[in-house]
Amino acid sequence: MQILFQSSSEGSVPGLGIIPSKIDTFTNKDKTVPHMGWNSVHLLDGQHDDDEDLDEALHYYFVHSYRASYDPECEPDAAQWAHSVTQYGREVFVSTVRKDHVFGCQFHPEKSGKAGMRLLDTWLRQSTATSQRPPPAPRVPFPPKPRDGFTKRIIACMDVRANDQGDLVVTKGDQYDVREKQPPTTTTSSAPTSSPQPTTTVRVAGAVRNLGKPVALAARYYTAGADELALLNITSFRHSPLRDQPMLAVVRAAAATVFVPLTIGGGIRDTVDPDGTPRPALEVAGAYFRAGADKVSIGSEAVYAVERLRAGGGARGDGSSAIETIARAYGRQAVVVSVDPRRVYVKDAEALDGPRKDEIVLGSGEEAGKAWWYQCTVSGGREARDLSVVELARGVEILGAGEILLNSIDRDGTGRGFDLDLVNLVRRTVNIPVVASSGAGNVQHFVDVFEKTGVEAALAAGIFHRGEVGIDEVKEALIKGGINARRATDVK
Ligand code: 1PR
Repeated sequence: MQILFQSSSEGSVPGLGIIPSKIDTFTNKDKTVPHMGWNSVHLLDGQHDDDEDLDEALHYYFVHSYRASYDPECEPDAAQWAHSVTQYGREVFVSTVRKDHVFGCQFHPEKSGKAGMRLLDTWLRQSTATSQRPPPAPRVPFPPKPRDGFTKRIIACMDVRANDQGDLVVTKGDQYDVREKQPPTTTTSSAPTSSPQPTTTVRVAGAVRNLGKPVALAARYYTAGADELALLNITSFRHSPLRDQPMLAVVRAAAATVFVPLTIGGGIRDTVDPDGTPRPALEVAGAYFRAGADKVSIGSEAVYAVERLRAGGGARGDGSSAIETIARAYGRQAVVVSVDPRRVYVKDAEALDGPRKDEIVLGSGEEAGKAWWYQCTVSGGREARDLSVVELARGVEILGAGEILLNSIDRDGTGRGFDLDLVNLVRRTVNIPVVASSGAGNVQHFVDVFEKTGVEAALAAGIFHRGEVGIDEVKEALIKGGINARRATDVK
């Protein structure tokens, strides 16, 4: 849609100039940027017709930092093109343009689940019909009265690795330990909703915990209404993902059936093939994007990049990190940084005087009397670094990350709820979206994390894999609690 305009502050190359207006950035004073997630559209007057293709009751997936503003008074000619508008924070921007046979949208219909599929289908079926239709009546621009329909996102996450037989499976750890601890058992359980067969699980102590096949689980979560899916290749630090063809095949197969955004993580870094060929992180990310990923998630490499940034003064990167190269080529909205912090307990008196005094959390309630900070780790929590989560979050925002996926090693797999202190700390530190992860054990935990931290999205793994809580149940609890959420069942 933006290419139809005259120009954009995103770059110096002119647009087609068909719509007489310019594209500019969102301001991030009252909201996080990019605008990343599901939002509603408001059809402008005179735009409703019998074969309506956009639905104000539904949500569509947006991901962008630049937008066309809607200003019928100052730009009446451009406003003639506006077909619908959307509100994000206090800003109202053009979400679709339409004139004669031209239709453009700011959101991604191909990632908007069934609502997007229906829209594409309508456009395709109308393409011949429109040519016989009389042109629509001239539009009378008017000040729109949209509402901010931006929803909180629920993300289902699959940690993927090869099991001891070499098959890629979805696994799940307790505080990052993914191996079975129980003595050998065999259980037959009723199947998760979309699977016709009961499942037989053989659990062998020491074996990698196997919770299912990634592609089948991805399809199940899409149908169940997940707003996004994440696939993390958790042992990719051991070898190059470009040689990891099974993971690329998983992404390709998942992207063929899942029409919501897919984030792929693990091993996004510069590597060298055994024959000595260098493989820059940008090439690794490119392979995942071509396979169907919408965002890549960078873990360990982001920690090293921020360490280098800080050693160089901290104001700006040298342009060589994976975050910078990928954001430059694909846009910052395609770059997620996955953080694996762990609590480090300290004596409060000494900590409150120390160099990280502003980051010290003083426990309350059950944790009264305790004090701690959050230390970053690499290689799936195996190695702690001299970098705090606040320092990392600040650094990756400077380098150009578009989102932070905030795990917690202490809470992972425990079902004790999200670490709200951690989430609040990071939410306050950056202006990019933050995804709270680790520890969800029931629907109330999702309500709590949104109500108490203002975070944009929440991610869970174990409770969804084990079928303890459905994604639809989470959405209903959010809506009941007055939190805006997307119901997949709204699309008939
Ligand atoms: O360092 O760029 O190669 O990326 C490796 C990626 O793999 C990182 O995103 C890192 O978080 C992830 N990872 C590495 N080891 C593990 C492990 O579990 N042993 N998984 C791991 C991280 C955390 C979440 C999990 C939530 C929710 N898993 O992905 O899904 O904690 O779980 P819950 O709802 O069951 O509590 P790189």
